[in-house]
Amino acid sequence: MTEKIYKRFPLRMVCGIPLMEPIAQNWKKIEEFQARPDDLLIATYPKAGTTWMQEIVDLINNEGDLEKARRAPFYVRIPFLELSSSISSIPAMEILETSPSPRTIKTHLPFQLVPKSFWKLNCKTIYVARNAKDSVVSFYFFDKMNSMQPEPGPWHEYLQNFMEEKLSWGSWYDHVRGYWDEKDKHRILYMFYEDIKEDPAREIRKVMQFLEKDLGEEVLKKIVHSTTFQVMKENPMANGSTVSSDIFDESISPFMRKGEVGNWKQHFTVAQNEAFDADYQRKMAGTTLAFQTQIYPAVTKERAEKGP
Ligand code: PPS
Repeated sequence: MTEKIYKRFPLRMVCGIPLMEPIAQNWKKIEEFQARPDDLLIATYPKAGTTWMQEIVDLINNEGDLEKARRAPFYVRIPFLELSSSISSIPAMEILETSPSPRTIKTHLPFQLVPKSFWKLNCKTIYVARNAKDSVVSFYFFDKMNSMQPEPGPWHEYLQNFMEEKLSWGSWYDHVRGYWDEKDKHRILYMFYEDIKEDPAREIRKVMQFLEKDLGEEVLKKIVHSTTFQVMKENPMANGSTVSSDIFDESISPFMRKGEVGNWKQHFTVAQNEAFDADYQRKMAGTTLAFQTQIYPAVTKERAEKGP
């Protein structure tokens, strides 16, 4: 068997969205992917908490059984739709075609590029959104350690590229708005990373309801515990450590890096923050979609809401 050579793929435009070259080359097959009515799609802009939601969903589907959830790495349990055999040794499309139903599928595609069969069949979708500042920081460190993504360059350039909507999978702004605008026309559960961090039990209960699984409080507690950052970081089936070090170089940055809300404050300069906010206001004008860029402990929050 010949060894795969991993390299940083250039981006190619597909319907106005920059995607890694092998995804663009395989586009026809992706576009024509045949969903099944009981498929569940987990959709996100990169670094929004996809793996976290994958673990939550897989545990719910396995009624909290940790052993079952540890049967294989997360990317085998829940294949990544647009990663073909030319990029990955886990070719999602081929695996999915022979997987029994019901299937759970991951994608980073923006709403308009998701294969139409998902929407025609009214498949359930869980969308996870994360605030732009933490998303770009997380994406930057990921692109440094992931040898398939284009070279990120220095932070100030990367941030500019994010604002200019030039990174893989395109504009964060259009991505989060795209699903937000469609959520009431399809079976889309729109979740926020910050909400899950703030109150995981409350948010996991929402996912259970959406999946029509009534598992009881004990199982819920178990799932909350097993999907904390620390527990997932120690779990080889959830922490990315099974990915070859030729692809994920964790000596540069770990896949499970910080898992925080507000880590952006360690990386944005004051000037970058001001420029980012001004640009953000323009791009996000007119939407009801709002994010938290930090979360407060419950008592402080209550005070903040009541006022002084
Ligand atoms: S990917 O590669 O796009 O699928 O990455 P994704 O899984 O969407 O996002 C990775 C970030 O999510 C953090 N993460 C978590 N945070 C809190 N709790 C749990 N359990 C958890 N699991 C993953 C992960 O650490 C990445 O964020 P950063 O800010 O880089 O730490």
